[in-house]
Amino acid sequence: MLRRPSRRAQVPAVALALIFLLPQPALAHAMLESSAPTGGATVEGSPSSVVVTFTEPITNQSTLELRDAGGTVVGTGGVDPSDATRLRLATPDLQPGAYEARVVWFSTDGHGPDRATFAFTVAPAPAPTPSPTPSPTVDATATPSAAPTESGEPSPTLAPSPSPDPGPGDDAAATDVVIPIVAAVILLGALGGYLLRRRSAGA
Ligand SMILES: [Cu+2]
Repeated sequence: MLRRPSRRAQVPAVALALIFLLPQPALAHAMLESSAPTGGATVEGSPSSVVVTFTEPITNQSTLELRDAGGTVVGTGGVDPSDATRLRLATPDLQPGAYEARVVWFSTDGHGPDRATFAFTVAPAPAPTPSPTPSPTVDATATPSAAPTESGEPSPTLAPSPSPDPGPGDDAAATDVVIPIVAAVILLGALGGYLLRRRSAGA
């Protein structure tokens, strides 16, 4: 025969049901969301850090560990002081090779430890790019700029213009006219005097 639950036991059951129905975002446990480098990635040159991002904040017990191909721990990290949803590890200068990150985290709702691993490869850093050489633009620009652009005709502004200033020319011309007239008058006067003297002498 089934025993009917007492009335006293029903009250805590209702209270528990109400607790679970209430929204409880703070109690969600953190899940690994992404990482940098991503799992399986090949990175050219040593990355400066390894970062793992979670969907929720994690506790300070959480750890991030980086191991080389031989299993030697080459770096450890913890919760990012500026972002509680991240684990951050400052890497030493990693030589080319395979690496494995081991993640252990505890959620603020009491979940944990949860664990995950991911691997990435460090490839040799690309050779430093040579400094860019100046492009030979001189050859392209020198030819057109050397072409003469002026015609052989002399510029009108350079032609010597006759000076409109009369200057002393008019005075000289007047003198040139007056002097012959005076000379002619003197000559005619002398000739007249001579003719008069001959007439009087002949009379
Ligand atoms: Cu949880």
